[in-house]
Amino acid sequence: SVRPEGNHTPPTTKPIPPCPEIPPGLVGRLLIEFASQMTMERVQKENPNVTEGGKYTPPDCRAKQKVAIIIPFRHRDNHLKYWLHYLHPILRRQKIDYAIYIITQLGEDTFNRAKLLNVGYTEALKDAEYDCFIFSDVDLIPMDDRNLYHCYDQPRHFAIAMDKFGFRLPYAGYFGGVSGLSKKQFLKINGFPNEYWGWGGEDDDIYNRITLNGMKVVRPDVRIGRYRMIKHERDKHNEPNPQRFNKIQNTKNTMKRDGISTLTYRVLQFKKYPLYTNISVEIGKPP
Ligand code: UDH
Repeated sequence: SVRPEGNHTPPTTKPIPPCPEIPPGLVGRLLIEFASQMTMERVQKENPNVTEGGKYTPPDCRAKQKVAIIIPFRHRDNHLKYWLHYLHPILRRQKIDYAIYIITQLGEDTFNRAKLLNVGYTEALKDAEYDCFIFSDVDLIPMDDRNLYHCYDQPRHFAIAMDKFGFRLPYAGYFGGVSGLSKKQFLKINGFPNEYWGWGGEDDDIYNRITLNGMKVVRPDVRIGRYRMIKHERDKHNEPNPQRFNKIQNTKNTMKRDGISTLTYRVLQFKKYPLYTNISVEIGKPP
């Protein structure tokens, strides 16, 4: 066949380059405070480039990973506004291709953080093809944008220097607050435990799963992994779990029969808001 030459319209879209290893627009240490009033309207105005469901793709480069950020949630609307206010601009500067998933536990039965995170992993993958999952508490704000929210060649612990612990790790095996695993790393440990009801222990169980499966936890520099926690009282229906000390002794046995492979729940709402996607679920109650 004969191809016309010379007079066709040139393509208007240039192929975009891969995102640089170190994003050029980072600012480093950030001022984080929770004194000013925050409204969802304000946060929406500040973030016009975030699309329906709380999604963002860098316009000028191709990110290597697609990241789902998963937040376990119930009755923390005020914290969520601050989290979105601070994190959307940080993630944008970091050139992350991401979406925010809020996993809301319905009803007033005992809270179960790790099970909600398993739900978040599963539901996010129904929405898009993610490579990387960052699990964050709603009340933790990074104080430095060099703490990059993507996945690494080992499971990552991000929140290593929280203000409430004097900007230090509380203990060597701490894995609480904010962590990140690739899809492959998450499946290798059979996801997270579903059977930790109430406060505590589930993060230690996850740490055990990681080391028992021959992986190790990697962390940022202590000067960079700093966090502010929004001060709050203990929530109702999330009392410390007295079984946690026993349970974390048994991860080796329990991880095979309790995890993403045995997760059950019921989604009652899947709703895309301008700055996040909310998934409201029934996850049952302690036996
Ligand atoms: N969460 C909720 N709702 C709840 C309980 C927990 O959304 O009712 C989520 C939220 O994302 C939170 C995370 O689970 O950030 C972890 O729970 P947490 O903040 O209660 O855990 P933390 O260790 O606090 O931060 C424990 C209580 C501290 C009481 C201190 C009183 N001065």
